[in-house]
Amino acid sequence: MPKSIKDQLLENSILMERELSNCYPTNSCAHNGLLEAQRYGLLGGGKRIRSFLLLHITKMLGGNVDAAIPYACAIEMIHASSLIHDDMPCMDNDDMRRGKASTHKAYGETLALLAGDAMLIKAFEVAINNPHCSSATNSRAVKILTQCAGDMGMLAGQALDTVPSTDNISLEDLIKLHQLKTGQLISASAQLGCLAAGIDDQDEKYKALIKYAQNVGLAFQIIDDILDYNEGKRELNTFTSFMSLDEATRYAINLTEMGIDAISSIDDGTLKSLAEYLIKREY
Ligand code: GRG
Repeated sequence: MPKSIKDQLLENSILMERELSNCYPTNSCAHNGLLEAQRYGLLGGGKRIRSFLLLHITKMLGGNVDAAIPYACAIEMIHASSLIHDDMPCMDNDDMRRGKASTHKAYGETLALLAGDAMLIKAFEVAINNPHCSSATNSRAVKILTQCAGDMGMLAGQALDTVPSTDNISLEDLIKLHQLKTGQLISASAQLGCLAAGIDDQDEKYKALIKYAQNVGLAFQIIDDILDYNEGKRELNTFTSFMSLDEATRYAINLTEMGIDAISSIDDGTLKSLAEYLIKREY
């Protein structure tokens, strides 16, 4: 019987926990507190869906998973560094993350800020030093990461998200914001999965996988807003402030279907199950 998507995600979490921990051996940092704060923010939690998507795509396209692992580590490190910063008092001011105290609550604001910075830099170091790919491929990987995470991608989305919560933005702007803030890193995961398998950006499969990642990424954010709403959060500039819960759910389902459609000729069923699992998730 094929493994359920839940079991596959669990297996990926175990693999990634080991690989990410190996990026931070003892004595790998000239400051013990900075090492501890980075390990705290990175390890022991998270669904690891970005790395799962990346590694699965490499395997699905016939590539060697070892070549994709450093890129998967880089993506999870960029994601975790953004969560550390996002939880800080100057941004969302969240005390809890992944079921435990957020990094700034556990280590203080200064170390949390530095831990996020250090982890972001280490992510690029891990990608550029991928021993299984050529230096040309590694530079291409870094270019994808800079475009998707930097001021043309996730960081621009986060900057758009700092509009005062009293200002209403249009639905169109909200979609743009989330395509940048959440969608771009998910798209980078798909692109790096292709790259590790030797598939270039002119290939139809590459284009289809980006389309899948963009649609599923936006659906993922809509569900995030619905989950927050159900926890009692009532914020402006969320999908639930623009539409009813039913409408938002239907919108997420439509996007998911479009994403699944885009990759139907190359999918072995896993990407479909992943997209369906993500819109049904409860956390
Ligand atoms: C330091 C790179 C860097 C960035 C700073 C704060 C910031 C700029 C960007 C924040 C971007 C952000 C918080 C996007 C939210 C994305 C999102 C939906 C997060 C939740 O993702 P999950 O559910 O989390 O995959 P887990 O815990 O499962 O990994």
